[in-house]
Amino acid sequence: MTSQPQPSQPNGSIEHFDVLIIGAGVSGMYAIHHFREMGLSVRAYDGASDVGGTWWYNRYPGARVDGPGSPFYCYTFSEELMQEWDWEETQSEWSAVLAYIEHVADKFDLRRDIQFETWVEDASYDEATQRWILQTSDGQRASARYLICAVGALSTTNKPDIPGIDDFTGETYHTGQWPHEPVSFAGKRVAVIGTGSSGIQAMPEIAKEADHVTVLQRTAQFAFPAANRAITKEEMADARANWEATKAKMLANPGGFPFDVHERTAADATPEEREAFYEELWQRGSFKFFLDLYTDIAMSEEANDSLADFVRKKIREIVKDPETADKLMPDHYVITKRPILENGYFEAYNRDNVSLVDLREDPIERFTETSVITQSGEHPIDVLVLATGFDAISGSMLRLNPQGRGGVRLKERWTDRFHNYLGLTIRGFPNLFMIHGPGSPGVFYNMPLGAERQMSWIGDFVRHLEKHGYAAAEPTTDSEEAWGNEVTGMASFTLFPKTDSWWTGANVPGKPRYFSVYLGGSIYYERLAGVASENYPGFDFEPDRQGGH
Ligand code: NA7
Repeated sequence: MTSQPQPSQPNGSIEHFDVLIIGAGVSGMYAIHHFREMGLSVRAYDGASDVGGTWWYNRYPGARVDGPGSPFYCYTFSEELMQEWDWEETQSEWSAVLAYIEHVADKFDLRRDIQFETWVEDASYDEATQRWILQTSDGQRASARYLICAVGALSTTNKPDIPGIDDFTGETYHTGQWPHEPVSFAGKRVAVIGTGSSGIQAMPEIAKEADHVTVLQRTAQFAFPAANRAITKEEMADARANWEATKAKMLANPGGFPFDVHERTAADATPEEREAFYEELWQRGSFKFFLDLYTDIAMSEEANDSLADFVRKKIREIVKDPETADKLMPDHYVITKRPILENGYFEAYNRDNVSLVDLREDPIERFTETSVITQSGEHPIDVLVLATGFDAISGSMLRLNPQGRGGVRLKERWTDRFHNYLGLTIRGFPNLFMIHGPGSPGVFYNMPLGAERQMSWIGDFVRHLEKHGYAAAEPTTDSEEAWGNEVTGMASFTLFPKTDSWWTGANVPGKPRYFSVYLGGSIYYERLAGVASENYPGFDFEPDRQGGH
């Protein structure tokens, strides 16, 4: 490594670093650690007042890890960390995840290189010095050769543009920007817009306290039993004792979790066998439902229908009022929107204080100061909960809107597609790296592990540049195009692109509509390793014109 650590050195009004990192969530935190270990100087910025990113913001009632969960939704880089941290539940509540993240920040002394409550207002590439220059909300500037955008795949909230919504004078909360002060729903009439994972987690909790909850549903959803439970001492001990083997399994698994992969298909099963199998999975619940499912569910319409019918039948069994159950019947391909785990969501409709409005037949006309008016009439409310999700995957990069070569902004490049190579780099934006961006497995993979693996590749790439005296690298147009085709090509074998979802950008008006996630996580990491072992084909390299950093 030619570069030496440079403590932050004020030089006029600009500080110089080797690496600037935007975001101090799970990915940005690991980026700090990884680059420090490489001997590089780093500075990270985050608009929040502490670490955690998405977990810092999403503290709404009922917010939990709903992936395969604890103890494997965690960093893997430190065995000591694994050995010392106790997880209590399989689907940890947001506060437990945040406690872990804070522990990591303490243990590795990460906060000393993070400037909190600071927004990066501009990120521009300076071609003359071959460096990135950031301008921050506190009026400071910083420069670095490398820029890591750990801006989050689920962090730019999506607020619906409904007439009069800003006139509403009651309390309004977005699940993705939940206040840090306790919110009381006692004695209040609450409207919840949104029935994705957040709305489905939050509604039953709110209903326990509120006077009345009106759910305003645009799309009925398939949701599956969360089956959250305590992790036993034996399970924790087992995970620790077999950590190396467990980690190897995580690396090999397509989703980054330590489970065996199987090859069973619905096509090979009789209707009776399918029914019995779905029932078994339903009774067991948890994200394992999807991991153990038939492998053709997301590929074959017939296989998909068999599961969809099963779940619709379950919803009808749980929800007592047939009219409400009718409104709750999803009509898209099951699991082609992000699978949802529920803790009493469907049961909550059996409560007297919960009602459902199907916005497809009874759309919202407008808000007033005190109510929401749908076609069928007025619903007076005290609190509005927006569980309306995110401008996901690409939204936070576009919000940052960095300026690359020739003064070109990302918004100018990403008009029709989110052009990138390897889900990490963008032509015209040298030495800028995205974590969990479009073109990567991101939200289809164990996200802490994915961040570690992407960072590991970036670290090796940086070593390659330094070793060869290159100051900058960016992908070629051809490699971006080929990568885009690879991403959409993989998705085209599935039913995912056929459904409106945040995976396809359909939830945000005007967004390019295509499936931008790289399916098959472990194949992605094999692809990255292949590019590294071939000395990074697909990039243009630029020599160092400055003679060092
Ligand atoms: P999601 O999954 O994007 O859900 C947002 C919900 O809000 C969904 O039901 C949307 O309906 C609904 N929505 C969005 N805009 C509107 C408007 N304008 N009117 C009515 N309803 C609307 O976000 P979540 O926060 O629940 O979950 C995000 C991810 O976080 C989750 O998948 C996990 O990975 C963790 P739609 O289905 O678009 O018709």
